[in-house]
Amino acid sequence: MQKIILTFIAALLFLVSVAQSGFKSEDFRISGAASKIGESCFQLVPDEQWVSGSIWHKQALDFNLPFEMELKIMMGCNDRWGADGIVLAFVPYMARTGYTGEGMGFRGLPHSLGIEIDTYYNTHLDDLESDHIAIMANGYLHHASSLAGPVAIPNIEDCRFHLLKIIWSPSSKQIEVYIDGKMKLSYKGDVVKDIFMGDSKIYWGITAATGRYTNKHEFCLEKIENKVVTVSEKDFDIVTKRNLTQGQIVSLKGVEFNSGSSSFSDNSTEELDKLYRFLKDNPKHSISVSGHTDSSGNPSTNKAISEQRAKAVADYLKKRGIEADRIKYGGYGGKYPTASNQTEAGRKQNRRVDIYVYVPQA
Ligand SMILES: [Ca+2]
Ligand SMILES: [Ca+2]
Repeated sequence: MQKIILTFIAALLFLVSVAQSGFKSEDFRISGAASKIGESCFQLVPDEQWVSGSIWHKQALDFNLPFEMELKIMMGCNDRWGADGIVLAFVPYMARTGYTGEGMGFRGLPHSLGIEIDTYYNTHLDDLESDHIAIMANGYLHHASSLAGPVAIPNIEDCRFHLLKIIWSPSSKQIEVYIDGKMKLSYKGDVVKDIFMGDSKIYWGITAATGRYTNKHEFCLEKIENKVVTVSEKDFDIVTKRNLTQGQIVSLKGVEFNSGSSSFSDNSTEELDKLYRFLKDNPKHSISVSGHTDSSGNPSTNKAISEQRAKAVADYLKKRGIEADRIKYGGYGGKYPTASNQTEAGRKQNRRVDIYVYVPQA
């Protein structure tokens, strides 16, 4: 019977993730000494003294949603005298390039989160002697104010591309940094509130600079995925979680109604609170709530009761603060049972609310 409802809602588009591929150079803003070397590949700085350059992606990331990005980076061929490094920067404004030299184009960018890959040893910044990475904030480069690191990495100025991968999770508020498949650093903190001044729409770019010493720095963007579904670890069982993220109908198991009544039992609120948290964590999603009854009683009364059941759920969510325009509800009476109406257990299962989660089309 769920099949019928599935067909009914099949027209609604459900996006599990928005994956970007086939990047175009127009998607990026090139500034300073940077130049294009492919559709998603750029030289940030040439092997020259005292230059800085940056590449900014024009589409903002939403820090309220999880994301994963992968870049190939090339830090040049001069290990001994190579300088200065790059910073993958996140800022709540379309940015510019910061200062040259040890600033790596990052110094001077306020309200910023930066992942630095530093190849030059500046003693007064408490740099490590070897190539190193760190998570920095607000355009400051002294490691006394690092959010994480510095940690040493093997020489990265080896004329090769290396894979830099970043994973952000808004539910755990954790950012993880991987180089060539190994996690090197992580930082946990409310970056939206503490660094981006409450703004979750964040632009990202890569800045680089040289100083007295030089190296060419290049990168290619491989992947960005700003996922639109997030289900907290503690909320919902594994099947419900999978169904929610795959756009399937979910029967709210813990939400129970008495026969002939639209009021749910007190222990139903636990399940409804999970749904509330899901909607709060996934602000782009809307839900459709359908109410159902068992087959006992008058069909037209049942239809009214089922609609009241769906409304009771919608009202509860609205009362908790979910916007009214994100919730649709309706009732189907006993028309779509999921179990036999011959037994009390079956009838209890049929008295239910089903929810369907979707992303409204713009
Ligand atoms: Ca080196
Ligand atoms: Ca340095």
